[in-house]
Amino acid sequence: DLWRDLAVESVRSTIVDVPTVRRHKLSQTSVTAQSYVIVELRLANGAVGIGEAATLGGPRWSEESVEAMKANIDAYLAPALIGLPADRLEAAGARLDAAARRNNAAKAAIETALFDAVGRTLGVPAALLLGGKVRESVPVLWTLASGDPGQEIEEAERKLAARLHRTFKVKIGAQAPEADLTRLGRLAGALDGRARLIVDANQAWDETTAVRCLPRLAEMGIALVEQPVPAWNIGAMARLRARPGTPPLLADECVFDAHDMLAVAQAAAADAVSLKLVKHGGLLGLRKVAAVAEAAGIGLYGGCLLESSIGAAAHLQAFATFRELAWGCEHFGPQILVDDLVEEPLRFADFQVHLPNRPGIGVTLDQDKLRRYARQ
Ligand code: MUC
Ligand code: MG
Repeated sequence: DLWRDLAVESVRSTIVDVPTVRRHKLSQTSVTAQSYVIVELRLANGAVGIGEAATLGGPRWSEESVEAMKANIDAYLAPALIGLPADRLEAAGARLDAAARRNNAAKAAIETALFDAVGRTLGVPAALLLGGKVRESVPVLWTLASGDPGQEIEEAERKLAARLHRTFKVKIGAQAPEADLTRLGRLAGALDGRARLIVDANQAWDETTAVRCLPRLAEMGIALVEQPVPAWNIGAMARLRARPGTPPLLADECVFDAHDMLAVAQAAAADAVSLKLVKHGGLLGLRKVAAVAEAAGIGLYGGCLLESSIGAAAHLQAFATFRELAWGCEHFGPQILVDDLVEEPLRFADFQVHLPNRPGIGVTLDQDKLRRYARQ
Protein backbone atom coordinates (compact mmCIF):
# COMPACT_ATOMS: atom_id res chain seq x y z
CA ASP A 1 0.00 0.00 0.00
CA LEU A 2 1.06 3.53 -0.87
CA TRP A 3 1.49 4.92 2.62
CA ARG A 4 3.46 2.00 4.06
CA ASP A 5 5.38 3.37 7.01
CA LEU A 6 6.06 7.08 6.81
CA ALA A 7 7.88 7.26 10.16
CA VAL A 8 11.13 9.24 10.10
CA GLU A 9 13.88 6.69 10.65
CA SER A 10 17.10 8.67 10.34
CA VAL A 11 18.47 12.10 9.47
CA ARG A 12 22.00 12.61 8.13
CA SER A 13 23.63 16.03 7.77
CA THR A 14 26.74 16.75 5.67
CA ILE A 15 28.67 20.01 5.31
CA VAL A 16 29.79 20.70 1.73
CA ASP A 17 31.87 23.50 0.20
CA VAL A 18 31.44 24.12 -3.52
CA PRO A 19 33.70 26.68 -5.25
CA THR A 20 32.07 29.51 -7.24
CA VAL A 21 33.12 30.50 -10.76
CA ARG A 22 34.16 33.97 -9.51
CA ARG A 23 34.37 35.99 -6.33
CA HIS A 24 30.93 37.20 -5.17
CA LYS A 25 31.10 40.44 -3.13
CA LEU A 26 28.34 41.96 -1.05
CA SER A 27 28.36 44.59 1.66
CA GLN A 28 28.94 42.28 4.63
CA THR A 29 31.00 39.46 3.08
CA SER A 30 32.73 38.07 0.00
CA VAL A 31 32.81 34.42 -1.09
CA THR A 32 34.73 32.13 -3.49
CA ALA A 33 32.93 28.97 -2.32
CA GLN A 34 29.40 28.25 -1.16
CA SER A 35 28.94 26.24 2.03
CA TYR A 36 25.78 24.21 2.60
CA VAL A 37 24.44 21.61 4.98
CA ILE A 38 22.83 18.80 2.97
CA VAL A 39 20.17 16.81 4.85
CA GLU A 40 19.20 13.25 3.85
CA LEU A 41 16.12 12.04 5.71
CA ARG A 42 15.13 8.38 5.50
CA LEU A 43 11.63 7.02 6.15
CA ALA A 44 10.76 3.54 7.36
CA ASN A 45 9.36 2.82 3.86
CA GLY A 46 12.85 3.38 2.41
CA ALA A 47 12.13 6.75 0.76
CA VAL A 48 14.93 9.31 1.22
CA GLY A 49 14.19 13.03 1.06
CA ILE A 50 16.84 15.73 0.67
CA GLY A 51 17.14 19.36 1.74
CA GLU A 52 19.77 22.08 1.76
CA ALA A 53 20.63 24.92 4.13
CA ALA A 54 22.66 27.70 2.50
CA THR A 55 24.95 30.28 4.07
CA LEU A 56 26.97 33.14 2.62
CA GLY A 57 30.50 33.54 4.00
CA GLY A 58 29.92 31.93 7.40
CA PRO A 59 27.52 33.52 9.93
CA ARG A 60 27.68 36.94 8.25
CA TRP A 61 24.56 37.23 6.10
CA SER A 62 22.52 35.87 9.00
CA GLU A 63 23.52 34.28 12.29
CA GLU A 64 23.68 30.66 11.12
CA SER A 65 26.90 28.97 9.99
CA VAL A 66 27.15 25.47 8.52
CA GLU A 67 29.12 24.32 11.58
CA ALA A 68 26.42 25.53 13.98
CA MET A 69 23.63 24.12 11.82
CA LYS A 70 25.17 20.67 11.65
CA ALA A 71 25.69 20.63 15.42
CA ASN A 72 22.10 21.72 16.12
CA ILE A 73 20.59 19.36 13.55
CA ASP A 74 22.48 16.37 14.94
CA ALA A 75 21.95 17.15 18.65
CA TYR A 76 18.47 18.73 18.75
CA LEU A 77 16.48 18.95 15.52
CA ALA A 78 16.90 15.44 14.08
CA PRO A 79 16.12 13.63 17.37
CA ALA A 80 12.88 15.66 17.66
CA LEU A 81 11.54 14.08 14.45
CA ILE A 82 12.58 10.43 14.80
CA GLY A 83 9.45 8.25 14.71
CA LEU A 84 7.09 11.03 13.57
CA PRO A 85 5.09 10.22 10.40
CA ALA A 86 6.62 12.45 7.73
CA ASP A 87 3.27 13.63 6.38
CA ARG A 88 2.60 15.53 9.63
CA LEU A 89 4.38 18.54 8.18
CA GLU A 90 2.88 21.22 10.43
CA ALA A 91 3.35 19.03 13.52
CA ALA A 92 6.98 18.49 12.50
CA GLY A 93 7.42 22.28 12.39
CA ALA A 94 6.01 22.59 15.91
CA ARG A 95 8.41 19.90 17.14
CA LEU A 96 11.38 21.63 15.51
CA ASP A 97 10.36 24.97 17.07
CA ALA A 98 10.08 23.34 20.48
CA ALA A 99 13.52 21.73 20.07
CA ALA A 100 15.43 24.89 19.06
CA ARG A 101 14.83 28.63 18.85
CA ARG A 102 15.26 30.21 15.39
CA ASN A 103 17.86 28.11 13.48
CA ASN A 104 15.59 28.83 10.52
CA ALA A 105 17.93 27.62 7.76
CA ALA A 106 18.60 24.33 9.57
CA LYS A 107 14.86 23.80 10.09
CA ALA A 108 14.17 24.64 6.44
CA ALA A 109 16.63 21.98 5.22
CA ILE A 110 14.93 19.33 7.37
CA GLU A 111 11.40 20.39 6.40
CA THR A 112 12.42 20.38 2.72
CA ALA A 113 13.61 16.78 3.17
CA LEU A 114 10.23 15.87 4.71
CA PHE A 115 8.36 17.37 1.72
CA ASP A 116 10.73 15.54 -0.63
CA ALA A 117 10.32 12.19 1.13
CA VAL A 118 6.52 12.49 1.28
CA GLY A 119 6.36 13.64 -2.36
CA ARG A 120 8.50 10.68 -3.45
CA THR A 121 6.35 8.27 -1.46
CA LEU A 122 3.16 9.57 -3.06
CA GLY A 123 4.70 10.14 -6.48
CA VAL A 124 3.71 13.84 -6.52
CA PRO A 125 5.71 17.08 -6.67
CA ALA A 126 6.08 19.04 -3.42
CA ALA A 127 4.16 21.87 -5.14
CA LEU A 128 1.02 19.72 -4.97
CA LEU A 129 1.33 19.60 -1.19
CA LEU A 130 1.53 23.43 -1.16
CA GLY A 131 -1.52 24.18 -3.29
CA GLY A 132 -0.51 22.97 -6.74
CA LYS A 133 1.36 24.60 -9.62
CA VAL A 134 0.24 27.87 -11.20
CA ARG A 135 3.33 27.98 -13.49
CA GLU A 136 5.95 25.62 -14.92
CA SER A 137 8.83 28.12 -14.94
CA VAL A 138 9.84 31.36 -13.23
CA PRO A 139 11.70 34.37 -14.69
CA VAL A 140 15.19 34.36 -13.17
CA LEU A 141 17.67 37.20 -12.75
CA TRP A 142 21.48 37.13 -12.48
CA THR A 143 23.51 38.96 -9.85
CA LEU A 144 26.52 41.09 -10.75
CA ALA A 145 28.85 41.16 -7.76
CA SER A 146 32.51 41.18 -8.75
CA GLY A 147 32.68 44.92 -8.04
CA ASP A 148 34.54 45.53 -11.33
CA PRO A 149 32.14 47.27 -13.77
CA GLY A 150 34.10 46.21 -16.87
CA GLN A 151 33.85 42.56 -15.85
CA GLU A 152 30.20 43.03 -14.83
CA ILE A 153 29.17 44.49 -18.21
CA GLU A 154 30.92 41.65 -20.01
CA GLU A 155 29.24 39.07 -17.75
CA ALA A 156 25.81 40.65 -18.33
CA GLU A 157 26.39 40.70 -22.11
CA ARG A 158 27.17 36.97 -22.06
CA LYS A 159 24.00 36.20 -20.09
CA LEU A 160 21.88 38.33 -22.44
CA ALA A 161 23.38 36.75 -25.56
CA ALA A 162 22.72 33.25 -24.18
CA ARG A 163 19.10 34.28 -23.38
CA LEU A 164 19.66 33.20 -19.77
CA HIS A 165 18.99 36.45 -17.88
CA ARG A 166 17.74 39.94 -18.73
CA THR A 167 17.25 41.32 -15.23
CA PHE A 168 20.42 41.93 -13.24
CA LYS A 169 20.80 42.55 -9.52
CA VAL A 170 23.85 44.61 -8.65
CA LYS A 171 25.39 44.17 -5.20
CA ILE A 172 26.30 47.53 -3.70
CA GLY A 173 27.55 48.71 -0.31
CA ALA A 174 31.01 47.07 -0.31
CA GLN A 175 32.49 50.43 -1.36
CA ALA A 176 31.62 54.12 -0.78
CA PRO A 177 28.18 55.22 -2.07
CA GLU A 178 29.67 57.61 -4.68
CA ALA A 179 31.83 54.81 -6.11
CA ASP A 180 28.78 52.55 -6.35
CA LEU A 181 26.76 55.30 -8.08
CA THR A 182 29.53 55.74 -10.66
CA ARG A 183 29.71 51.96 -11.16
CA LEU A 184 25.90 51.74 -11.55
CA GLY A 185 25.92 54.65 -14.01
CA ARG A 186 28.32 52.68 -16.22
CA LEU A 187 26.22 49.52 -16.02
CA ALA A 188 22.94 51.37 -16.68
CA GLY A 189 24.49 53.15 -19.67
CA ALA A 190 25.94 49.98 -21.18
CA LEU A 191 22.76 47.89 -20.77
CA ASP A 192 20.23 50.69 -21.45
CA GLY A 193 17.02 49.44 -23.08
CA ARG A 194 18.19 45.81 -23.09
CA ALA A 195 18.10 44.80 -19.44
CA ARG A 196 16.38 45.72 -16.20
CA LEU A 197 18.59 46.57 -13.20
CA ILE A 198 17.85 46.26 -9.51
CA VAL A 199 20.27 46.76 -6.60
CA ASP A 200 20.87 45.17 -3.19
CA ALA A 201 22.70 47.22 -0.53
CA ASN A 202 22.53 44.45 2.12
CA GLN A 203 21.85 47.03 4.89
CA ALA A 204 24.94 49.11 4.06
CA TRP A 205 23.50 52.64 4.10
CA ASP A 206 22.23 54.79 6.92
CA GLU A 207 19.03 56.77 6.41
CA THR A 208 20.87 60.00 5.47
CA THR A 209 22.87 58.23 2.76
CA ALA A 210 19.73 56.54 1.48
CA VAL A 211 17.86 59.89 1.32
CA ARG A 212 20.69 61.26 -0.83
CA CYS A 213 21.23 58.23 -3.09
CA LEU A 214 17.79 56.70 -3.72
CA PRO A 215 16.54 59.46 -6.08
CA ARG A 216 19.75 59.08 -8.08
CA LEU A 217 19.08 55.36 -8.42
CA ALA A 218 15.55 56.17 -9.65
CA GLU A 219 16.99 58.60 -12.24
CA MET A 220 19.21 55.79 -13.57
CA GLY A 221 16.11 53.63 -13.98
CA ILE A 222 16.90 51.17 -11.16
CA ALA A 223 13.62 49.21 -10.85
CA LEU A 224 13.89 47.99 -7.24
CA VAL A 225 16.17 48.68 -4.25
CA GLU A 226 16.72 45.85 -1.77
CA GLN A 227 17.38 46.41 1.92
CA PRO A 228 19.12 49.82 1.66
CA VAL A 229 19.24 50.34 5.45
CA PRO A 230 19.85 48.03 8.46
CA ALA A 231 17.31 45.28 9.07
CA TRP A 232 16.23 46.81 12.40
CA ASN A 233 15.36 50.18 10.83
CA ILE A 234 11.86 49.56 9.53
CA GLY A 235 10.99 53.17 10.42
CA ALA A 236 13.63 54.41 7.97
CA MET A 237 12.29 52.09 5.24
CA ALA A 238 8.81 53.57 5.75
CA ARG A 239 10.07 57.20 5.74
CA LEU A 240 12.20 56.59 2.63
CA ARG A 241 9.31 54.92 0.87
CA ALA A 242 7.07 57.94 1.57
CA ARG A 243 9.51 60.35 -0.15
CA PRO A 244 8.82 61.27 -3.77
CA GLY A 245 11.58 59.98 -6.05
CA THR A 246 12.22 56.78 -4.07
CA PRO A 247 12.24 53.63 -6.26
CA PRO A 248 10.24 50.61 -5.06
CA LEU A 249 11.82 49.03 -1.95
CA LEU A 250 12.38 45.30 -1.40
CA ALA A 251 12.51 43.92 2.16
CA ASP A 252 15.11 41.20 2.67
CA GLU A 253 17.02 40.90 5.98
CA CYS A 254 14.21 42.74 7.86
CA VAL A 255 11.70 39.92 7.22
CA PHE A 256 12.44 36.49 8.68
CA ASP A 257 9.14 35.24 10.10
CA ALA A 258 5.49 36.13 9.53
CA HIS A 259 5.55 38.48 12.57
CA ASP A 260 8.35 40.47 10.90
CA MET A 261 6.28 40.57 7.70
CA LEU A 262 3.27 41.87 9.63
CA ALA A 263 5.39 44.65 11.21
CA VAL A 264 6.74 45.70 7.79
CA ALA A 265 3.21 45.65 6.34
CA GLN A 266 1.80 47.71 9.23
CA ALA A 267 4.59 50.28 8.84
CA ALA A 268 4.08 50.39 5.03
CA ALA A 269 7.85 49.87 4.83
CA ALA A 270 8.20 47.85 1.60
CA ASP A 271 6.79 47.38 -1.91
CA ALA A 272 7.94 43.78 -2.15
CA VAL A 273 9.43 41.02 0.01
CA SER A 274 12.21 38.57 -0.79
CA LEU A 275 11.08 35.04 0.13
CA LYS A 276 13.82 32.62 1.24
CA LEU A 277 13.73 29.26 2.99
CA VAL A 278 16.76 30.18 5.13
CA LYS A 279 14.75 33.06 6.64
CA HIS A 280 11.28 31.54 6.94
CA GLY A 281 12.25 28.15 8.39
CA GLY A 282 10.71 26.06 5.62
CA LEU A 283 8.18 25.89 2.81
CA LEU A 284 5.19 26.25 5.14
CA GLY A 285 6.81 29.27 6.82
CA LEU A 286 7.58 30.78 3.41
CA ARG A 287 3.93 30.47 2.42
CA LYS A 288 2.83 32.10 5.69
CA VAL A 289 5.10 35.10 5.13
CA ALA A 290 3.81 35.33 1.55
CA ALA A 291 0.20 35.25 2.77
CA VAL A 292 0.78 38.24 5.07
CA ALA A 293 2.47 40.11 2.21
CA GLU A 294 -0.39 39.28 -0.16
CA ALA A 295 -2.93 40.52 2.40
CA ALA A 296 -1.06 43.86 2.55
CA GLY A 297 -0.67 44.23 -1.22
CA ILE A 298 3.11 43.72 -0.96
CA GLY A 299 4.62 42.01 -4.02
CA LEU A 300 6.41 38.65 -3.92
CA TYR A 301 10.04 38.24 -5.00
CA GLY A 302 11.64 34.79 -5.13
CA GLY A 303 14.83 35.27 -3.12
CA CYS A 304 17.91 33.06 -2.79
CA LEU A 305 21.11 32.58 -0.84
CA LEU A 306 23.07 31.14 -3.78
CA GLU A 307 21.65 27.64 -3.31
CA SER A 308 22.60 24.65 -5.47
CA SER A 309 19.90 22.93 -7.56
CA ILE A 310 18.69 21.26 -4.33
CA GLY A 311 17.78 24.45 -2.50
CA ALA A 312 16.71 26.17 -5.71
CA ALA A 313 14.34 23.31 -6.60
CA ALA A 314 12.77 23.47 -3.14
CA HIS A 315 12.11 27.20 -3.55
CA LEU A 316 10.65 26.66 -7.03
CA GLN A 317 8.13 24.17 -5.63
CA ALA A 318 6.72 27.00 -3.51
CA PHE A 319 7.18 29.82 -6.04
CA ALA A 320 5.23 27.78 -8.59
CA THR A 321 2.14 27.89 -6.38
CA PHE A 322 1.70 31.67 -6.01
CA ARG A 323 -1.08 33.30 -8.04
CA GLU A 324 1.17 36.33 -8.52
CA LEU A 325 4.96 36.37 -8.35
CA ALA A 326 5.38 39.98 -9.42
CA TRP A 327 9.18 40.11 -9.39
CA GLY A 328 10.13 36.61 -10.57
CA CYS A 329 13.06 34.94 -8.81
CA GLU A 330 16.84 35.03 -8.42
CA HIS A 331 17.69 31.32 -8.25
CA PHE A 332 20.77 31.61 -10.45
CA GLY A 333 22.80 29.83 -7.71
CA PRO A 334 23.28 26.54 -9.62
CA GLN A 335 24.93 28.58 -12.40
CA ILE A 336 27.50 30.31 -10.20
CA LEU A 337 28.87 27.03 -8.78
CA VAL A 338 31.69 25.22 -10.58
CA ASP A 339 29.66 22.04 -10.13
CA ASP A 340 26.14 21.12 -9.01
CA LEU A 341 25.19 18.49 -6.40
CA VAL A 342 22.38 16.74 -8.27
CA GLU A 343 22.13 14.17 -11.03
CA GLU A 344 20.12 16.44 -13.35
CA PRO A 345 20.66 20.15 -12.64
CA LEU A 346 17.80 22.61 -13.09
CA ARG A 347 17.22 23.83 -16.65
CA PHE A 348 17.79 27.51 -17.42
CA ALA A 349 16.47 28.71 -20.79
CA ASP A 350 14.60 31.68 -22.30
CA PHE A 351 15.28 33.86 -19.23
CA GLN A 352 13.46 31.37 -17.00
CA VAL A 353 14.35 28.59 -14.61
CA HIS A 354 12.15 25.57 -15.29
CA LEU A 355 10.47 23.36 -12.71
CA PRO A 356 11.65 19.75 -12.78
CA ASN A 357 8.80 17.37 -13.52
CA ARG A 358 9.56 14.70 -10.94
CA PRO A 359 8.19 13.77 -7.49
CA GLY A 360 9.21 15.57 -4.31
CA ILE A 361 11.37 18.64 -4.86
CA GLY A 362 12.24 17.19 -8.26
CA VAL A 363 16.02 16.70 -8.07
CA THR A 364 18.18 13.76 -6.96
CA LEU A 365 21.36 14.06 -4.91
CA ASP A 366 24.48 12.86 -6.72
CA GLN A 367 26.33 10.78 -4.09
CA ASP A 368 29.68 11.12 -5.90
CA LYS A 369 29.42 14.90 -5.82
CA LEU A 370 28.37 14.80 -2.18
CA ARG A 371 31.53 12.84 -1.34
CA ARG A 372 33.72 15.07 -3.52
CA TYR A 373 32.60 18.35 -1.90
CA ALA A 374 31.99 17.08 1.66
CA ARG A 375 34.18 18.82 4.22
CA GLN A 376 36.76 16.43 5.71
C1 MUC B 1 20.86 38.62 -0.64
O1 MUC B 1 21.05 39.41 0.25
O2 MUC B 1 19.91 38.84 -1.40
C2 MUC B 1 21.20 36.63 -3.04
C3 MUC B 1 21.74 36.85 -4.23
C4 MUC B 1 22.99 37.38 -4.02
O3 MUC B 1 23.78 37.73 -4.85
O4 MUC B 1 23.21 37.52 -2.69
C5 MUC B 1 22.15 36.89 -2.02
C6 MUC B 1 21.73 37.41 -0.71
MG1 MG C 1 19.36 40.66 -0.25
